Amino acid sequence: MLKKVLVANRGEIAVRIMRACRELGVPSVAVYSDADASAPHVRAADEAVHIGAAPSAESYLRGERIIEAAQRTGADAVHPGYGFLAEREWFARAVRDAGLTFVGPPPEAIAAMGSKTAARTLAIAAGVPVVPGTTTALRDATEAREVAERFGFPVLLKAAAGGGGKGMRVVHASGDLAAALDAARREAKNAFGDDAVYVEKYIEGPRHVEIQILADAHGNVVSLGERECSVQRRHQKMIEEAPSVAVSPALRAEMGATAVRAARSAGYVSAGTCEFLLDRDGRFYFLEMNTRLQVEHPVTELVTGIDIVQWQLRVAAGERLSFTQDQVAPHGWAIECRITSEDPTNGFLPSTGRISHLQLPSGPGVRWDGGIETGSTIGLNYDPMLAKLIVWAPTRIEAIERMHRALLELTIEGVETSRDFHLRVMEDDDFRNGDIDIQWLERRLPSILAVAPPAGNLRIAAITGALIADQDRQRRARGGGALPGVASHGLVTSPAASTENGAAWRRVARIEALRPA
Ligand code: MV4
Repeated sequence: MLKKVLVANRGEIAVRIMRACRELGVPSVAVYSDADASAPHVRAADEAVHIGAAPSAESYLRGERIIEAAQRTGADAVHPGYGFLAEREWFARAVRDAGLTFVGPPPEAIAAMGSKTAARTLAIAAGVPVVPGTTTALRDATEAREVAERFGFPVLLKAAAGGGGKGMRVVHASGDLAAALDAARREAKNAFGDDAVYVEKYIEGPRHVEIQILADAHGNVVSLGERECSVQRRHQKMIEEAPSVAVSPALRAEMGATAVRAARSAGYVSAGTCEFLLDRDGRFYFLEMNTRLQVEHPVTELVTGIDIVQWQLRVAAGERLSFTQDQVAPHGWAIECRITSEDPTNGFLPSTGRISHLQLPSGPGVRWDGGIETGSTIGLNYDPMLAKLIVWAPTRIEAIERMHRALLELTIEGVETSRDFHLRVMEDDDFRNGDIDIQWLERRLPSILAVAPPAGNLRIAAITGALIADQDRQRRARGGGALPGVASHGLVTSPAASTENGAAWRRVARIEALRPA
């Protein structure tokens, strides 16, 4: 096994990886910035190394400092988590060149999948279906017009260096091509320093379905089945589930075998994910491969019973996968909600502050992968994802009801979060019917946010507000100083928590009104 693993990340994923290390009996090393000196991931590790100032560019992106920290603490492996350095070919190479084990794919595989046009070429050679289109950059608008007319409008212009939707333009008619190509080029140049743009046929109303694979260094590659990731906003996934209502056992086997072929063609080792578009007619098209552990890996763990992070570590140590494809069978249903410090009622604006109160859900089938605690300060230096709430149940509808119940048990005070948004999605008829595609959330968002709280709760809110106002009046009559603050349960707490009567009133009213009967 590995001797000691440095986790080059923070937050929930660092904690998740350290848990896997603990279960394997492998000591872990945390790295942390000025902002994270007392963060949960630092205490979850056996030792910790300070690597710089709060901005990522001065800490979690400083590859050379992280490698130094590994060497100084005697770690023999580095797990990058997701984001930060996870898909930087140079970092995977630098870790290897330092004589350490990178807990992830070889740098060559990261490079092979990093360029979207190169990945398409590789996929085509491996017999993996891709969206009809080109595999080379467009020379000019004339060539773009020729190609588009061959495939038929609408088409999608995409950045070769892209991913995440940057440098993408849908074009519906020939007359719009030249301007769209200019815009896509400019955006690609700005985002990736590379203005190469290619064309694909635009697929309308598809689902985003991805296949998790696991590969060892002995040539064994298995598929762990699909995740449905269509519930997203501006390329940020909000809710993921496994399996997908749109995938039959036969389609699962076919998509799985396809993902395994794509992974093999890149010489892949470790955990990885092939992203597909699944169209309304059940045809699927390879988009790209994510050469890292993904945020949403837990839903696959819950339906397969396979600990993906533990296997990443075991495979990195040279172990063989102990199971074969025919031993992998999804069982039941898992759903994940990303709990972010964003305010859905305010355009998902990031919210900052101190977590003043945190009450976590538990009970049957509930998993919390978090990186926060009471007292955590949420700033703007890092991703707003605070934690993931994941549930498992025998069927999809039971998983939805269980998620709804678990969200009701969750209280986060001090910052705005996505909790109430998730409650509304769990109540939504389209979502409950599985009737979703990649545009569903953006179409549905206005009505989700407009849902009125149940009438009974408005009454509770009014009574609570009246009680607080009355308590405030009594306090003033006694000559008490500051007005009380209010805890999540609506009872008056410390006088320091809030100083404005109206604000406290409104806050209680809002909290109570959003708490369904
Ligand atoms: C597409 C597409 C429709 N047709 N390609 C978005 C990010 C990048 N990974 C690929 N993306 C898309 N490629 C064709 N030919 C629609 C999207 C897309 C999308 C894909 C997955 C998840 C969410 C999405 C949201 C908008 C557009």
